[in-house]
Amino acid sequence: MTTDLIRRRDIDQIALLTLANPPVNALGRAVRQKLAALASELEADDSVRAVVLTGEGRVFVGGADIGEFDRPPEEPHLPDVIAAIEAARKPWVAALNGAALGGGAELALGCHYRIFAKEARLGLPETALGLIPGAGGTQRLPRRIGLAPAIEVITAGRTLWADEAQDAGLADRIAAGDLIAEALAFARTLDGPLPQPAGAASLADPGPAFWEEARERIAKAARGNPAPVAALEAIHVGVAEGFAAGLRAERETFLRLRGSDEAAALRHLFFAKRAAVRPAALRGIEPAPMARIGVIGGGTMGSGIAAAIAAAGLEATLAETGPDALEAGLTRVRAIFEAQVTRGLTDRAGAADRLARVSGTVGLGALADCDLVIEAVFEDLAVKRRVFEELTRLCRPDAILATNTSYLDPERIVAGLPNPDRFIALHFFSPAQVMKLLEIVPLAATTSRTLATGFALAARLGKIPVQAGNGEGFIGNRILKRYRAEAEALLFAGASPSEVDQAMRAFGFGMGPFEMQDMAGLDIAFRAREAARAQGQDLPEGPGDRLVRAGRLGRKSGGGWYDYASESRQPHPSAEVAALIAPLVTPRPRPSAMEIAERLIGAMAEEGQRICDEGLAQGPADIDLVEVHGYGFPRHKGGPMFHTARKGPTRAGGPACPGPTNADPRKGGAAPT
Ligand code: 3H9
Repeated sequence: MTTDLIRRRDIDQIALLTLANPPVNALGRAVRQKLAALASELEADDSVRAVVLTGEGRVFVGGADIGEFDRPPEEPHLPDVIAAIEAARKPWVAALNGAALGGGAELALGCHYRIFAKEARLGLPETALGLIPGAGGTQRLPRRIGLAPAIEVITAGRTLWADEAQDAGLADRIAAGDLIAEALAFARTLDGPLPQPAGAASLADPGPAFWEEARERIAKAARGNPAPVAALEAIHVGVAEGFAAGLRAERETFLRLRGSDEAAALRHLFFAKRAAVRPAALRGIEPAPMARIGVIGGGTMGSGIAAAIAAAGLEATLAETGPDALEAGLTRVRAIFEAQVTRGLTDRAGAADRLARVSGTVGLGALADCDLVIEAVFEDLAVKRRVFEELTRLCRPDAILATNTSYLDPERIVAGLPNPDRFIALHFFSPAQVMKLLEIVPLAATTSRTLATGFALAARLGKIPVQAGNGEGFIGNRILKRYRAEAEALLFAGASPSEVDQAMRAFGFGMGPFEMQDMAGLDIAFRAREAARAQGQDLPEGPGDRLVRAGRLGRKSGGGWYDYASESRQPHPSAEVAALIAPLVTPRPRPSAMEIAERLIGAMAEEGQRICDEGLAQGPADIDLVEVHGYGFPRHKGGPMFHTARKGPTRAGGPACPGPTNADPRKGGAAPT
């Protein structure tokens, strides 16, 4: 019998079931229905001795269909389908052709045997979606691989590769060659009693101290996402009260979290990210090659970009103005790779490979045969223009030339230069080897090929690309400017810097706006404001300006919005700052922590909506991606647009943006970053 979503082929009394629900064989309702029907059909079919279950394509099963989670659960429920398979009298062999994730992993765990292809893996990433495994994963995995390893896999969303799964006792074998042929051959050998189901095993309770320590550690790492601790609790119930009670607790928690704000936020980001990576407008457009990439400027940004390129397996040539500056840049690159070894992100050999892919050069001559050059020099229009003038003379006319400017107008950097179709702004975030966001800004003459190259680079580097129109501060820095202005306005309403910072930490940010400015230094934004004033912009003198004029540049000068004891990062409220703000305060009821957070997030969302209305972003979801991946907005809150739309009627949840445009070039001049 053949079905649309699951194909059945009988070979020598073995039924081979192939899940065929592209793109990832997700277990949507129709698939569950077919699987449930097949399970009972096969059980009754005397011509079948065993079942092999596999997936079509590169993925075994990517999990439950996440798109269904905005609707009430529909029968047949996955736990019941899996229970029917586990209870079958005939052996079911899961042949994992690729990733078995979430419900896919739970389905494999419900089968009596598992054979992994070499490249297959198994994981329970539900907590990253604000959920816990909802089809037995919290109960079957600990009984198969042990309590402590299962807690790690489930709460940290770690996947087990085929060899790890075998070591852990989860893979009955790893296919040496043809997975299906080997799975069928294995199934043919099965004629003894079936292995005990996972539920037959009980787990020893390691005691209260174990659970307490685990809860504390997991809550800390979860940074406000309630799912990992909830998963631990479901595991705990299963250990303390048995398999059936554990399954009930798991299901109840799964259903509760499925409807939570956090899960909705994380789902929103899941789909937003996937939409951003593959813009419909670029479908079918071939990007330029990027075998050789030049990076100009070996400062923090340039060295970080070169390191990101090399870590992705591409060649980077780092160009500086002189031997000393070049050596300093390469030293920064080396330090980045060393830090990656220390943090376990690569090993010594991997770091050496990465380093070997970064070469250095003095001057721009060696960049002549690059396919793509990214300029990351000092944020000065004249300096950047000189670089681009030289690049256009040196490089092939089809080489892509990108500026990493944060706040200069890229059109002014390249104005009048030949072959303008290949210019683009690629705005990395610091540290570029870590930060996931890449703002991609096409200019008026940028072609689709050049734009597609920006997206292809992002994909290669594992970055999240967001297309922005060419407006002041692009998306992120424009919202940051508004956020900071609103934070200062809260001071005038009587809140102290530490009250504002604490409110934002409580909301989920790693740092509040004033601590963040102290860390980054107040002088950069100050200089940008001064430059804007010099060009005639009417920017009133704010408390931030006064602090800089008083020599308070942030942590590096021993004081900014806070005081710092020498060598210490610990901020202390500053009497000097309080005195400076006091005359500016208009007496009114002081805002509560909740009001502070809602006002700041509301300001971000309002600015985001304006950016959308001006056609400078693809849509609200892209604003959210920028804030989450570039500015530390808590993931489980979904971004300012999502959060504000979910909290109540607002324009932020209103109509989608018309899409980016280049028709609104800035008037010129600099803005604070
Ligand atoms: C769960 O299972 C709950 C259970 O415990 C309990 C149930 C009771 N659903 O990532 P890609 C789409 S929760 C719906 O670019 P790749 C994705 O949106 C789930 N759609 O491919 C994209 O669509 P489009 C736990 C899904 O090859 C397309 O597939 N599972 C799902 O780079 C391609 O995606 C997870 O969290 C889904 N589950 O990577 C795993 N997954 O083309 C989530 C993907 O329209 N998925 N899509 O933009 C992944 O990690 C990756 O997609 C995967 C493939 C590794 C599978």
